[in-house]
Amino acid sequence: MSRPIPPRRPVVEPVETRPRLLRPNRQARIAGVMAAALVISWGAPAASAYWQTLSSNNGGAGADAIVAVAAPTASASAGATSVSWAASTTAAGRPVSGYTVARYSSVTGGTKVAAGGTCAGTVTTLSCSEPALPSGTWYYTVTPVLGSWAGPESARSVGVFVADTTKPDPPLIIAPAYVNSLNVSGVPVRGTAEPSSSVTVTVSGSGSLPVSKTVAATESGDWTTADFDLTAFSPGAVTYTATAKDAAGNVSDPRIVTRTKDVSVPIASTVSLENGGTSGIMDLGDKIFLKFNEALDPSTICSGWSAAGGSQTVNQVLVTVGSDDVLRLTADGCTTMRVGKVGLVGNYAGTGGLTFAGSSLSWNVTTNQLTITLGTGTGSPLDVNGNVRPNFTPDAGIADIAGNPLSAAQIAGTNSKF
Ligand SMILES: [Ca+2]
Ligand SMILES: [Ca+2]
Ligand SMILES: [Ca+2]
Repeated sequence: MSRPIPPRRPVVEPVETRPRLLRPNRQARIAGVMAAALVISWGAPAASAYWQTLSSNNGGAGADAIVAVAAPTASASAGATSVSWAASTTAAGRPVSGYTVARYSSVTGGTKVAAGGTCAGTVTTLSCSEPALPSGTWYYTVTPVLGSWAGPESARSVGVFVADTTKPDPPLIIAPAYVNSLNVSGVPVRGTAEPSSSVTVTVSGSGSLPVSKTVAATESGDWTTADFDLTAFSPGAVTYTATAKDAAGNVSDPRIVTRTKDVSVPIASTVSLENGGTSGIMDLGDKIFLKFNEALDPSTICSGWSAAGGSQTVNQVLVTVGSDDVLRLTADGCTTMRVGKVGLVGNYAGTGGLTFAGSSLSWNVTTNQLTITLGTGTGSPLDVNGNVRPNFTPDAGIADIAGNPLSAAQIAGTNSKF
């Protein structure tokens, strides 16, 4: 269709943009044209857009249309696509003002996605490229436009395959803060990573060759390895290194976390007595020292104490000594209190027993020592008049910082007296 342009001042413009009053015969003509007008919009039907060529004399109008472009040529390289196409004109031979480029993830149907890169918006040349595409196979179309009017969308290009060249993020690792005597033969390690990626975890440290396990992350990105047996590693730093590999083989940077192995079980090393009042009898100010060979977790002694709080004290401790001359503690300030029992091995309490309200219990983080300081006593203390050799049997449930349970074996103390 090749129609000559009317000779007298042709006006080419969208009919819809002419709201002003027109002569009746001209209004009717325009209304007929509006029905075929199509404004550019994604998802519009692939039909020609039309506009009216208006002349100043009545009846001088003629229709024109944008001609479709043939399916574009598309190719991919290094994650980017190049798209090119033949020029379009109107049926009357006028040049179009540009092209919009889109892609689909399927040969037919699917969702239309506006192309990016130099293919974004209205392209005024006959080629463009789109970098950093999502992986997959993409099918391109080109739609010629003239001003605010769109022509028909072209057929789709052949599919171009874009490989995944993006490496996953480093996985997150969740591992126990310590490898201790309770978990050393089965340390649980888990975390999150790119969904459906393959996660490799390697544990390294001194004393053993590295140990690796590979597991698949779920569709939601969670992963859990079988437990690691880290018995062969030496105490000290243990390093977990995890990488994720996607389906295209891209490997993430490593995530590295370091933990500490401590499997040595703490023990009570000494128990001793010290006079703070009248020598020979149990009374106000006397002390009992319980020393340990390494730092304990204070919160396992008094539930009100902080695990990382260093030296701490609880007052309002009630010390009782039965007629068996075994000393025990209870404390209002500790919902759960664990110390143990001190055998005095001396007849301090006679047959009536003694109680010391307002006693205190302190943890010294520097000396790894518990100190019991007696409050005001009630009862009838006897004068032992010489040294005794007390013993100490710890309560169960006290642990070191790494979580290793304190040995509950009774220890013999040093010669000392109240
Ligand atoms: Ca990837
Ligand atoms: Ca330890
Ligand atoms: Ca005393």
